[in-house]
Amino acid sequence: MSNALLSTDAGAWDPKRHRAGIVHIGIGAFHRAHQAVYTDAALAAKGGDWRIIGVSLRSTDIADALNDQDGLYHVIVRYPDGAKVQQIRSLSHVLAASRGIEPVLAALAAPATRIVTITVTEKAYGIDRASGGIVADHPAIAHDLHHPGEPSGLIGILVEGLRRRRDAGLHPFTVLSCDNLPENGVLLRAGVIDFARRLDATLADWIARNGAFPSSMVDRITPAATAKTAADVLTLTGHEDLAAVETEPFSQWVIEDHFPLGRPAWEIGGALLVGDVKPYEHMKLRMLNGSHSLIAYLGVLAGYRYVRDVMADPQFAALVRQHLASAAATLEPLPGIDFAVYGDDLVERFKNPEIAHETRQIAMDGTEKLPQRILIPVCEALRDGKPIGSFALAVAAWMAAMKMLSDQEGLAGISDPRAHDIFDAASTASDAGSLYDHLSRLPGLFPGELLASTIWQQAVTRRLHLILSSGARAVVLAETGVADQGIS
Ligand code: CS2
Repeated sequence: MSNALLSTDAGAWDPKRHRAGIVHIGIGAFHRAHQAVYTDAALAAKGGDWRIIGVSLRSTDIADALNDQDGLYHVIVRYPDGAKVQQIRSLSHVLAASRGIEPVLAALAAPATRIVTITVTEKAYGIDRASGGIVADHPAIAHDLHHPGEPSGLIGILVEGLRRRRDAGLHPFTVLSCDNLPENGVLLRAGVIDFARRLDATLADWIARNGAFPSSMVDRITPAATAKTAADVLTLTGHEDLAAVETEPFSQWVIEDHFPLGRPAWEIGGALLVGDVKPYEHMKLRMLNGSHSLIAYLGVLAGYRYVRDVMADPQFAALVRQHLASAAATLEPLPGIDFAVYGDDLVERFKNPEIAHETRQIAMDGTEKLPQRILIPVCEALRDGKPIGSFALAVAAWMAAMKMLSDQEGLAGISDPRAHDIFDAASTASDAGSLYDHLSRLPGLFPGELLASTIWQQAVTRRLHLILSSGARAVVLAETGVADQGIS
């Protein structure tokens, strides 16, 4: 692979000649390796005032690093046999919300802002998945309902930005969620309108009538950047870059094409603009993210630090293939896509030896991730008489990992918005049966249909028992039929 700096052709576009048209909330590694790259390609090819103003909700470091570099940074693309570097110039500057929310609200209310994109991770939404209503005791929601003019969380910030636009006689910006949530646009719309209604019914009606909240499916495996990321950029380009990110070659973005105020030509960078994102989103959440969670919990239990380590173990890799097939079996056909080929490609992506993706990173926030990745698809599989074994194993592995981390590291070892509940449940459970009971009864987490199913309960507890008594490898061997007896 070439190690040359792949700067977007410097002659083709001058970033300074393009104004910002997008505000992006959540300027983490994923945004910098994904949407900002598509926007860069669109700007380079088609121009337009579509540069991005980033908003960092908590950290100030990344805002400082990017602002010191005039918004420029590098993306290292790690191929199995080497790396390429790309310089990204679509980012204008970054606002650190923790230093003051006013500049953020002013950017949202600016007439030039036509799109607000979002990557804040699942737990920052504070929206109840089933009802679409806001979760009133979510910390940011609770704060923002009391201080709507000085919001601190995603929904409060969006609603205050929209209120200012309504009062100024502007159109609402289009809100584009890029988080791994099912029907993310539909969910966000419902949450924003519910929040607004609690403050001002006419505002809620105005948003309901005029607002646009397209859904999108995003995909690019992007491990957290480390000191090695910056060191490699320095070696490869000669540039010091404290905001560099590293990612895999694969990238996908499927977007519902509903942008009343226009959008960048994201298709130039390979985005797929469609009428209905849902089938793509199901495929990705269930096959990629579901397998990721399975890999993460088994990896944590087996002492494998990275996804690639789990995949280098043939039995674990066989199990992942088994889960990919079971997850694919829950999907509606998607014209033009062969799920078996998609699954084969996923296995290769997970195996990429150059991607150091920590199982502990993916294992975070299980209560936010398991529903769409595992629990809802397995309800469908149960109903249709399809295989449920690997889904049950994913849940057993989550439960066992929560127990192991509680016992070994205490509350601090559980990284989840419901860490207290998980820790209480896991640390007081003494065997597979009680661990299953305690964790599956966390309010609102498991669908009633699963709680009522003895088939499901037995499928999980049998696997959980085997993990607790004989370890993760034993359950993997049993599952893949390598041990004397498979698990049914
Ligand atoms: C991962 C995702 O951390 C996780 O939960 O499953 O971040 C995954 O890497 C991305 O969705 C890939 O597009």
